[in-house]
Amino acid sequence: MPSLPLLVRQGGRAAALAPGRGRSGTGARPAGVYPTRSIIDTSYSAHFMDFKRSSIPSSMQKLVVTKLSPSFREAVSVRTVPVPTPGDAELLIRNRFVGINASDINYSAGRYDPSLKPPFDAGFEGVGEVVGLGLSASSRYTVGDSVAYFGSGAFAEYTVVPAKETVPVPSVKPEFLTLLVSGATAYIALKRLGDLTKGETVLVTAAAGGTGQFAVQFAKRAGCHTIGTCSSNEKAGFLKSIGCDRPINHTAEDVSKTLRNEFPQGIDVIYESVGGSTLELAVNNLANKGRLIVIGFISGYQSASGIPPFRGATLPVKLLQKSASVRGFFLPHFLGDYREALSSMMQMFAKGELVCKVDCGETEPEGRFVGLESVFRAVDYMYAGKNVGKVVVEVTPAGVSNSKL
Ligand code: X1H
Repeated sequence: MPSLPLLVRQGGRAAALAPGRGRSGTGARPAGVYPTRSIIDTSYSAHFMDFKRSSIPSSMQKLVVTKLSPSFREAVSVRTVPVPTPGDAELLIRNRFVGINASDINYSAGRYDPSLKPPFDAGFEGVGEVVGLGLSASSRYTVGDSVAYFGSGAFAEYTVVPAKETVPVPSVKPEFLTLLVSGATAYIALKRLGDLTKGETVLVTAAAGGTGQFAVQFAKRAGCHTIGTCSSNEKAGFLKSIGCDRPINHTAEDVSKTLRNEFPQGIDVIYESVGGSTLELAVNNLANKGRLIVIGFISGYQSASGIPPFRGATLPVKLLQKSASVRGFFLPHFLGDYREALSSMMQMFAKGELVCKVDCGETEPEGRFVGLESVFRAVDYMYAGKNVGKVVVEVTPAGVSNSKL
């Protein structure tokens, strides 16, 4: 790929910024036929200086939803497009790591926003380096900064993101990426909807997954007795290592029986992301005044409706009998809690008090998830229930554009 210096100072004179292409521009052109372009400094500010000699290519790859389908491979194509230009309040981020979420296929199926018509960009979260930025964004950032973000269009080599939707991070580590959606979901959902009291019991389903691992740790920190379901002994071992008091491998143990035997009073708080029969089991094992938090229902996402079968006719009776409640949690509705959640989790991580387990598919026969194309494999891997921790794809290797010369 041809590359060019990020910044071209035009004789030290201020020049107009090239018009922002934003995050659209999905029209494909064959690779290698782009005119070389420069991001032009609009000010005399050093913020635009490419002091680390970083360079960006003129074209890049990204994943685009071209057809609505819950099958990620059917819905999504790889496109070669020009690297977008950041607008005034935006950053151009070179994505180093991107996170896989169960809802990537809800998004590709058009469930998030039914008015959104393909083509549109895929991917919810990334961490990388600032390689370009607009003038007002330069009050907070400069080229070379490490940054994480939660927003659309992350499955790309470069993404333009409004600076206000980003979080500065101390370095480009995949661990920071685990906090953006998965960690924040567990933190905010348990804080706002869990109403946890010391000594209560908390059940986390899919506990060794991307968000489950955090729910276990935050419930433990709140002084609760933690129970986690998972699908292998390896995952049960991981759960033990992060403080889960009672891991249950559901492939080896009957979860309902274990809960009834060991927790006859029922469970106070359930963090539930599987849906279907797992949700039924959860409802049936709630304690009096129990709170069940619906984080998602992954067991249904691959189907046409996206909703797993659920025998719900008796739900009102069961809730009434136990004065129990079921509450849904959707992260974008809780953005007022987001910054505090992130800074608190980052402090815990820095102090070594929070395990952020990352799974890049190291044990896969085809190898680690490296390069944008491996997003497809990574989605399949998660839906096969193979991951321990957060599934992360390394989009670009370290130090290509920001080599410390
Ligand atoms: C505006 O509120 C929403 C909420 C959820 C808009 C879209 C959704 C959505 O697509 C999701 C979703 C999002 C996040 C998450 O962690 C889980 C889920 S499940 C889901 C969905 C699945 C199938 C449907 O038929 C509809 C929504």
